[in-house]
Amino acid sequence: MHAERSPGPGRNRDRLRPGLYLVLTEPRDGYEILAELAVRAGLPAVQLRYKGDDQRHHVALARELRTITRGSSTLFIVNDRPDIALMVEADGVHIGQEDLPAEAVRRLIGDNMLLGLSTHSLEQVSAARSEPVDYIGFGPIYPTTSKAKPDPVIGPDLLSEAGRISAHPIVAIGGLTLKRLAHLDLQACRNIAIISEVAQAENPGEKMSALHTRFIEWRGSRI
Ligand code: TZP
Ligand code: MG
Repeated sequence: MHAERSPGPGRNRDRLRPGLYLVLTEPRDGYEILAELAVRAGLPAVQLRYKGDDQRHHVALARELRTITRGSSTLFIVNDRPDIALMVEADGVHIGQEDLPAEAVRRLIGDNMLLGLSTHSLEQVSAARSEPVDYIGFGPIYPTTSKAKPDPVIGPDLLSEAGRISAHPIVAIGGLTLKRLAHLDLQACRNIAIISEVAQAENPGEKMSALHTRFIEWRGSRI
């Protein structure tokens, strides 16, 4: 058995406000436009989730999104890459189960940056209790087409149980839509993370505002 590790610096715990956490993976209208709309909508966070091979393009995108979000109420999180997050002074990093271990990433980024970890089962939610992270992703709640090799669908029912056992705020993810919000235990999560419902919308700005405000209203949280 491992000795219980420190549960992560408490100072970041409330920096991620409730609401829509927008994840950007090759959005039709471009990363910059979507990030600008996210800032205008007052979203709590926008994540750069670039899965291409062009490292220089990756860094350039990160720099642009940092510039767009700097000084706003929208946190800027970089997926997968603590090095790029540090390089551009992002607000946080998001890692998956197969990325560098959370403890190693925490050591790299220090205590002032947010660290998020994806989980895909109740076992992983439990295991994350002792990780030095500030929030966990939990999903896919519904089938998703945005991930190359998605983990098995969890279904909306287990979100409540995840909320009970997690030591960290939960960001629900995977196939979430405005309609499906009605089937989620919104008290069990602090955020919903969405890619396609926003990126493929006819009017992404309106769609992100609708998702964000509906979530806040239904959950009964303050913006
Ligand atoms: N992790 C679990 S599901 C998912 C990720 C990154 C993709 C979510 O995208 P969408 O389009 O909102 O289903
Ligand atoms: Mg990853």
